[in-house]
Amino acid sequence: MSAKKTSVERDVTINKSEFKAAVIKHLHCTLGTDENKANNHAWWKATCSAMQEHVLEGIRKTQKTHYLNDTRAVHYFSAEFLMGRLLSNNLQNFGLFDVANDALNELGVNLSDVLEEEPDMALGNGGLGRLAACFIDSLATMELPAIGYGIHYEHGLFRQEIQGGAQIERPDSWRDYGNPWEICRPESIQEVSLFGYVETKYGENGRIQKEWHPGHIVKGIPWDIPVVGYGGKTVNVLRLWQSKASGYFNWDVFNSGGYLDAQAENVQAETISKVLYPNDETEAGKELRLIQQYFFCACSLKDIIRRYKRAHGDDWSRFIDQVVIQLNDTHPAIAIPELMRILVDRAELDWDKAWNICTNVFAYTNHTLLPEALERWPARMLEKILPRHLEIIYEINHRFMKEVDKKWPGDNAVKARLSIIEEGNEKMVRMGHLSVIGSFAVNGVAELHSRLVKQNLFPEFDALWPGKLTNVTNGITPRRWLKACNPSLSKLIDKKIGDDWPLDLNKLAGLEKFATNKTFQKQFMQVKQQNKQLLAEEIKASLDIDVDVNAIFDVQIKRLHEYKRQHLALLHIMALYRRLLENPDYDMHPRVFIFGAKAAPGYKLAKDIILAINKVADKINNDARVNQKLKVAFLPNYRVSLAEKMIPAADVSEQISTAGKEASGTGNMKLALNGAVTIGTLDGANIEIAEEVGDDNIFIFGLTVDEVNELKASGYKPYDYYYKNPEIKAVLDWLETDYFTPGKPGALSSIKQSLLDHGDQYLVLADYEAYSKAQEEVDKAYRDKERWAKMAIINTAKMGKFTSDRSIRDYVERIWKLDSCPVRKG
Ligand code: GL2
Repeated sequence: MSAKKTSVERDVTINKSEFKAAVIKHLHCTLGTDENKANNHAWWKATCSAMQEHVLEGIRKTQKTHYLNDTRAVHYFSAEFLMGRLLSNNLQNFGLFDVANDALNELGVNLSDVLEEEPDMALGNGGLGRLAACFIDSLATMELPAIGYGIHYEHGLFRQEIQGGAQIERPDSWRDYGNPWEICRPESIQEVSLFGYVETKYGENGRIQKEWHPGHIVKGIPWDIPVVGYGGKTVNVLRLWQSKASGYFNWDVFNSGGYLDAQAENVQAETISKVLYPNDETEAGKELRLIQQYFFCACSLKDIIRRYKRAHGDDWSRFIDQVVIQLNDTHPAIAIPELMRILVDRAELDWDKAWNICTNVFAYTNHTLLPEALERWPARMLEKILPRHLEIIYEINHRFMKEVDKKWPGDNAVKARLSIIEEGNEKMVRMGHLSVIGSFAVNGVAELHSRLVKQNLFPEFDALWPGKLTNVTNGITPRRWLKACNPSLSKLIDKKIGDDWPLDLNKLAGLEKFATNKTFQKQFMQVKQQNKQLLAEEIKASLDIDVDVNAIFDVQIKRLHEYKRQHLALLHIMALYRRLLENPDYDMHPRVFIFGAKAAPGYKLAKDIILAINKVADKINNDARVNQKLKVAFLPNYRVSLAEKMIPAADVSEQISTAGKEASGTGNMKLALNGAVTIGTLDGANIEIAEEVGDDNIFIFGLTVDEVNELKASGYKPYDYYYKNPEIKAVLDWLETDYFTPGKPGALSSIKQSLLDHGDQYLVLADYEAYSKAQEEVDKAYRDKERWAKMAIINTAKMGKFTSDRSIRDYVERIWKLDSCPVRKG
């Protein structure tokens, strides 16, 4: 059936010869080389520069339009932006991908090879940072005035090498050879104060005034990364701050003695933006981390205020109409006392007025319930680094406690729970509490998560301010996560339902009626097969493992964490291995288990799990008795650009976290969008995915949140499962032998210990049997080719809800109250 064509309106029209000429011009004039000498890296840079001409023009027009319309804008504060590569994305969004492909082809250059030259911009750890990147893509696509603010880390997330099965971390150097996209803006440099002491003064009118005498001042240099919306009309920017020494050192402070901590003088300004903390979902309780957070928030607030003042002078009354700031987790929460400091100490607004501004400007997204990820800073540390901010936090808390007392008179227990300050051996400042108190809206990232935020994390806040706590389910940009990463499927979809789905993902529902159509099933599965072939080649090149594309490609890609339970998958793989050894005729469809995961460098058990996966893989892949049916591939250095190759090739998507632990997940959405069928728990956004695709098109297993709580309350005993289930016992005992680590018995025993002796916090053993059964169902379903094709198609068709455009629409309507501002030609 032919479908109607509704091509996306483009702002830039340029033909092949013009593109060719531009690339050659940049090869000559920007890079000083020529066609004969240029290697792929040079071609990549020249192609970026050719694109950058349009990008810069887009930025100029966008900023002019926003300025002339004096638009309200959202400012997305995030310590992480996991952008990945930009060239292919920018070409796609400008609608110039095919033009570039043809132009380079004529020059004898292969665009795919050129794209491979681009280092990933990995300025984030995982889901939280990638979400920020998807959101700014949607904001630009929807022509919304928005700016991302973050840190210009010199080194992003470490590069992972695997040696002898173990993870080794190597520095990431994404801009060693220059980055063609970023634009330095020296005209907007800011200065940020640190350390020092606070002087209390009495003004003429008896007003108490506070003056912060900083011990150090550092410079923040802004680098703008273009964010090209689909269609190329709006080009917003991501502004990332790099730290530099300012040369300022306050000798007065130093000489007055005692105020300046001995360490302060050693602060190397440049180290602030040197490296991204590689911890995912754990609080990095480090002084430098707090300084990083303050540094980028202070620079960004100054930048926002400078822009506001250009239009409105010293009149603060319109600030809340023009500015909304979204705090991506608590990492930027220090912006709240910083804005109070600016308003009270600098602008000399009275406290209530200033607080009214603050609490109408900030909104906060909570991304996790894991206690180890909820940031708390020692009051002592804040006092040393940001003495004035600690005073302001105390004042905020003091006033808030009065409010609490009005609601719950005399209830000290509730006060202790709600206080920003946690008393104990060491006084701690709870950044989550500060964020809730200082914001006008707080959201979780999936229905279940938001319910748990209300019920378990902040129940009294919900009672105090009904309606303030809300939900915005996460989403992903279909431009990167289908159109760009899966061109074959995109083209097939275009043919079937038209090509406007990247802007209106609900249109994919139009595929549903073809889910049982034999021809379409065949085409859909052919595309999957091609993508599997490409991934098989990647696996061969990277690991020298041959995999059969007729096998089920079973993919688990995410950070390595106990709660995500890669070790549950591992135990099951070992069990399959054992079943095959015991019974060579064991009936199963061939399967390749494919992993990608980085572990935080200091997370010992996570690293042990990586080692175990690799050791088990080694044994299985080289065991001729089983390796026709079973293979395991752990692809090193999982990152955005690798995800773009793995996701289109997946048959099965593993989303097997302990219920209640994964706030949302977004990989689950990307995989389903590309036609992978989920095996998952009722956790995070899996629940909403299940609602969309229906029970027949997903494999749900395991304990629910309530069952997890009941089991824990009744006293969970993992040993019971060990003794009850011979398979569990056998595989756990196997880990302790030297079967997988010849000559080194016990090298993998920490996993067994964690599951038995340390209580199996994440209920791996409790869910094992259900998981194993669900996997048998997967096997059965896959063998029924038609059934599987239908399931895969329905997964793609039903992902409309999970476009980040919908998330952004939710934010805009419920929280940000923004209008789009179309950027026109000229
Ligand atoms: C996370 C959650 O763990 C993850 O479930 C969620 O999808 C993302 C984005 O909301 O946020 N929280 C968090 O701290 N990290 C995440 O990935 N690092």
